[in-house]
Amino acid sequence: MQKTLNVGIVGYKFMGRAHSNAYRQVAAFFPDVAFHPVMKAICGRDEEAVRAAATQLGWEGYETDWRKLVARDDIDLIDISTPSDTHNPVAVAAAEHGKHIFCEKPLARDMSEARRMLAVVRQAGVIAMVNFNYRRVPAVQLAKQLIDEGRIGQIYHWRCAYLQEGGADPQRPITWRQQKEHAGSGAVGDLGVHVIDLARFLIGDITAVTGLTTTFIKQRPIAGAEDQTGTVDVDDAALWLARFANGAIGSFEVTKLARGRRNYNSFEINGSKGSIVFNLERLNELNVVFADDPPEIRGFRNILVTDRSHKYVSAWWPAGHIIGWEHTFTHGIYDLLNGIGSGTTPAATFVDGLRAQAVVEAVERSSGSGSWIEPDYSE
Ligand code: SOE
Repeated sequence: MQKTLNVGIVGYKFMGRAHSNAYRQVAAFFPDVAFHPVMKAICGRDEEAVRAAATQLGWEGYETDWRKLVARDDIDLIDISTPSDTHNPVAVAAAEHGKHIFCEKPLARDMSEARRMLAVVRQAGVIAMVNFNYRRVPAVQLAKQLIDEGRIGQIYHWRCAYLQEGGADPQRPITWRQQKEHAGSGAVGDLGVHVIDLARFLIGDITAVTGLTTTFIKQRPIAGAEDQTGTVDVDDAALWLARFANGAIGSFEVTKLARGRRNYNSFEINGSKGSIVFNLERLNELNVVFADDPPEIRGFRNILVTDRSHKYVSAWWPAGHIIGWEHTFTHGIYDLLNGIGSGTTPAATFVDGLRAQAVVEAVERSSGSGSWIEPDYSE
C-alpha cells in the first residue's frame, strides 16, 4: 500500500494556489514518490474565502487560525504559502509541534528571524525546506550538471538580471510586498533572493558584495481608499557586484520597474571552456557554447531541455512537449516528500535560506556606502 502524508497549508492566494496544484499533481506524475500527499486542510483568516479555496483547490477542509492547523494531530507537513511576516511564527510553531515544513521564499524578513527558525527546526529534528523553485527548472539543473562535470571549465563570471514590470504603474495600489513590516525587503528580498539562491546553487558561496538599492515610487494609492496613499519603505530596484568563494565575480540587477519584462529571470555564466545563458521566459531552453567546438561551427547552441534524460522531464511528456512555471513547484514537492521519506532535508534547506538572507542584508548595508560588505553567515 502506498504510504501517505497529511498536509496542511497556510495561504490560499498566489503561492497557495501554486503549491496546491503541485500537491495535486505530484503522485500522478511521479508515482515513485515516497508519500502520496493527502490535502487535509487549507488555512486563511477569511472564512468564506478559505472555504471556497478549499473546494476550488482540492483540500478536504479548512481552518481560519494557523495555530489550530499546526496543532492538529492529523497533520504531518505544514506548507507556508503566506506573506513573509508570517514565515517565522508559523514555522516555529509548526516545528515545535513536530511538523515537517515547506516554506516559501524568502525564508524570513531578516537574519534574526532566520536564525531563530533554523535553531528551532534543528532542535525539533524535522525536515524543513525553503521553496527556491527556480533551482528545479530542468534547464537550470542542466546548467548545474554542465558546471559540475567541468564542461564550462573555471567559472569567471556570473551575470544576472531579474526584471519585472509589476511595480511600474505608480497608480497600482500598495501591497504587503512594498512594506518593510510585512516583506522585510523589496525587490532585493523578493526577486534578488531568487538569483542569490541560483548563484549559490550554480557558482557557490558569495563572500562580499557592494551595491545600491533605491526606491523610485515612494507613495502608492491604498486599495479601497484611492484618495489616500501609503508609503513604500522598501527598495523597488537594486544593483550589486559580488565576489564568490571560488574566485568568480558577479553582477546582479533586480527591479520591479522594467516595462515589458514580465518575469525575466535571467543569467549568463562565462567559464574558461564555455558559457551558459538562461532566461525563465524561455524556461525549456538553455543556450550553451563550448570553446572546443570547431571554429567554423562554434556558437551558442539552443538546447531544448525536454529530453527524457533531463532531470524531472521523464515524468511529464515526450521530448519537445514543453513544461511551465508551475512544474517547478511539483518538482520541489517531489523532492521534499522523498526527503521526508529518507530523513534527509533537500536543498534549499533553512541554512540555504539563512545564507541567502545574509546576502540580502549585506546588499542593503552596502547600499550607497561604496564599501564591500561580507555577508554575516553566523547561525
Ligand atoms: C513577485 O512578483 C513574484 O511573484 C515573486 O514573489 C516570486 O517569488 C517570483 O517567483 C515571481 O514574482
